[in-house]
Amino acid sequence: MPVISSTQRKPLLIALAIVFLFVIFQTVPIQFQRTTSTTTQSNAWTSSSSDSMSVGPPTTTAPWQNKTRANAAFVILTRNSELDALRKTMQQLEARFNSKYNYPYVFLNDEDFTDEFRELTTSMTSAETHYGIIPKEHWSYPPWIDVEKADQARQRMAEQGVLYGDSVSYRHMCRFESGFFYRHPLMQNFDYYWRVEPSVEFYCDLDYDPFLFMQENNKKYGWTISLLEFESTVPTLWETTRAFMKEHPEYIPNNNLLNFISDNGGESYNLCHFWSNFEIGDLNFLRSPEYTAYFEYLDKAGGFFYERWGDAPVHSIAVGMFLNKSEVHFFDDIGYRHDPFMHCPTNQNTQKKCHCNAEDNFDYTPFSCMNRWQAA
Ligand SMILES: Nc1nc2c(ncn2[C@@H]2O[C@H](COP(=O)(O)OP(=O)(O)OP(=O)(O)O)[C@@H](O)[C@H]2O)c(=O)[nH]1
Ligand SMILES: *[C@@H]1O[C@H](CO)[C@@H](O)[C@H](O)[C@H]1NC(C)=O
Ligand SMILES: *[C@@H]1O[C@H](CO)[C@@H](O)[C@H](O)[C@H]1NC(C)=O
Ligand SMILES: [Mg+2]
Repeated sequence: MPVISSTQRKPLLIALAIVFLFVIFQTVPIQFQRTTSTTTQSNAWTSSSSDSMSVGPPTTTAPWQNKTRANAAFVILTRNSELDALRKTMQQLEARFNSKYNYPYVFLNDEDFTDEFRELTTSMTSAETHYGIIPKEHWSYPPWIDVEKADQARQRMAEQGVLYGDSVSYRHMCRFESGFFYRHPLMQNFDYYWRVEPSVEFYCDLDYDPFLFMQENNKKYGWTISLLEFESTVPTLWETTRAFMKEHPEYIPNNNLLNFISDNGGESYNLCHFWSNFEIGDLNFLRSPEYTAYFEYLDKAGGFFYERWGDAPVHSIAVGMFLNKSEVHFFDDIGYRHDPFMHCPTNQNTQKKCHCNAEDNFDYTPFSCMNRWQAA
């Protein structure tokens, strides 16, 4: 019997370990590949066989393979300088949803889009892309605005340190998003929109069509994040809204959502709003007589320029006045970030399709209006 000395044992053990590792590396990836491919196949089988009892090869029936689409588009107001941030956003939106559904994009700008912008956004998608310029009247002072008074108001707000308090372009942007984007010629033929901004992120696979969901369930407005507005930007928005409601009781249904935006039966505004950098909505709601009347009333009052009324509180108050809760949808399954806040689904099953950390979900933090929504 050969004797193995202790100095000989070490190399032998190392050799054995190498052989063992080699065997593991050879088999594990193969096993892994096998499991994944069988899973995909069995999914295809089960989903098709549950639909029909037909014999023959299985046909895959992923939801997006149904070619029915809503009459809808993404709408992106942006500047040429935001190209890189936007491309990053489009990459996620395409990967998570639109490479399967192929909804068109409408890009809008107060200036002409550059050739570079057009080429490098078109190249991000196989869907149609449309580029529009905003008519001057939709991005300038209307004739009834006292420009000097607006200048003074901005200066005052800048001194008070109000976010974007000194910015004219920000005010044009808010007014445009409040009252004009849905009237742009490139939007005329669509019924639903999904608003997107440069730099926002999409964290979850969306394996169904949210536009068709809206259409089939009679939803007019969809959102993912709701929060409190800075009061200094909207000091007279609520009294203006109350005056509007008094003049137009015919537009205000009984079972509306005013409880989401007021804690005292409409006496005052609680500053809650849906964060409008993300919206999936019904364009015909925004084109309705009641929304049109409301926007024109606000526009005449001048608060887009004398204060800094945001399109988010304007849209949200309109939703609160004109719609009931069943016409508004919280898209819990759309993981979404616009700095500094994120909505991340906390349901473990939904999480499997996402890449966000549910511990950083905004919904139940003090600045959020989720509790108000659930109670409304
Ligand atoms: N073409 C154009 N787009 C603008 C202008 N100002 C803002 N936007 C767009 O309008 C949207 C909202 O503007 P943001 O600057 O993101 O405003 P915000 O989301 O309130 O603030 P941030 O925290 O800075 O994102 C974005 O899609 C911008 O690209 C502008 O002067 N011209
Ligand atoms: C495709 O989707 C539409 C809209 O949801 C539905 O009405 C239709 O029945 C679907 N078609 C098939 C073949 O499933
Ligand atoms: C909400 O409004 C819609 C449209 O007016 C109506 O069909 C629906 O019945 C209303 N739902 C509730 C719960 O009031
Ligand atoms: Mg933004």
